[in-house]
Amino acid sequence: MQALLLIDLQNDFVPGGSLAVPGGDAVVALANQLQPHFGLVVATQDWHPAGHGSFASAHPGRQPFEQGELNGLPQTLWPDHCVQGTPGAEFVSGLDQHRIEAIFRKGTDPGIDSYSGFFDNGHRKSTGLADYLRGRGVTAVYLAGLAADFCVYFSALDALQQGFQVFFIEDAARAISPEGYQQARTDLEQRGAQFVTTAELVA
Ligand code: VGL
Ligand code: ZN
Repeated sequence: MQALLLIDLQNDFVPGGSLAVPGGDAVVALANQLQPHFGLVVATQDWHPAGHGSFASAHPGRQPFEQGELNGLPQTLWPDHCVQGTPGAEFVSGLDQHRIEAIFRKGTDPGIDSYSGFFDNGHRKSTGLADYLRGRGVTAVYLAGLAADFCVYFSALDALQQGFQVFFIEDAARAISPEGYQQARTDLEQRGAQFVTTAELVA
């Protein structure tokens, strides 16, 4: 069983949003094309309480994109984004949602960030995604979404560590930083992830 994991396709991560990923809106049409080719489609949603500790606004005197610390872990300080119940946290309106069987929300604990859809950044708490996938007989996961160098990357790392075969749909993910993405790509390739394109999968 092969699952498509749609990572954080939310308004705040596309142009016009508070943490816009360049070209992020272009991923939506690809995500829609891909969905019918999978036996299972699952989505993740970045879902922070107001005042979350990853927000620069929660650190007096600090600016977005500076490096800081959160409860002993290094933390990039982000603009406020994906606050629970706000329009920025909603899925992009063009995303076809009817095939999405489950949505895993993350980043809800104000004291720790959670890039991966599987675990928080300290690997302390699981979202239950790995067990859910195993329960559905999934052996391979295909990742698409935002941002390629953060939440898609860390979800791919955890998926590998959890024993899934990992396919990164390269054109269906966009990065915050090109340099960050190159590092992430090299790392994932060394760990056994495969890079594929939407065209190969829908052919
Ligand atoms: C993300 C930064 C902060 C992401 C989420 O979805 O890649 N990046 N929160
Ligand atoms: Zn976030």
